Amino acid sequence: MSKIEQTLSIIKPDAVERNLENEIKEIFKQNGFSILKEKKIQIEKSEAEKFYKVHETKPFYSDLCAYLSSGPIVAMVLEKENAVLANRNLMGSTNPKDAEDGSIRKKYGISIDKNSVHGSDSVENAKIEIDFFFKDHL
Ligand code: IDP
Ligand code: MG
Repeated sequence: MSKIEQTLSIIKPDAVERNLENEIKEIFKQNGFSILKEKKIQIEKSEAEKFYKVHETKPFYSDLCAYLSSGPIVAMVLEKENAVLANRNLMGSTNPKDAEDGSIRKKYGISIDKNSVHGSDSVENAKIEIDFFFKDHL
């Protein structure tokens, strides 16, 4: 069953820094996503820690949060049929080295930490992450 979903996408600091914002947005549009909302912001490390709380026990947690808060990012709400999975597929594997040909991380990712984009991993987390950036704070 396919259904219209929304998912949260982030263009991470490494990609914003390389001026890839418009190119990446174009890829989403070409792949049938509508960009319903977007904002370019820089977040505090404490906010990144909240966003990535699910990873708090991982050895890379502190570096990850420092990185996400190191420069401007673009947070977007993307919509299309089965948007969560479609965006995960379009992004490619977490490590750009393993990412599929044609995926955003394969094309633009520098390393496992500087992998250019974030995408929600479930419909439930998409709701939480969309609220995080577009509800009351930030
Ligand atoms: P995802 O972004 O593909 O969903 P997650 O496992 O949720 O991957 O990890 C969140 C982010 O943490 C990744 O996008 C990546 O930037 C970073 N990360 C994941 N695993 C590692 C690692 O082993 N070393 C360093 N950074 C990592
Ligand atoms: Mg994840």
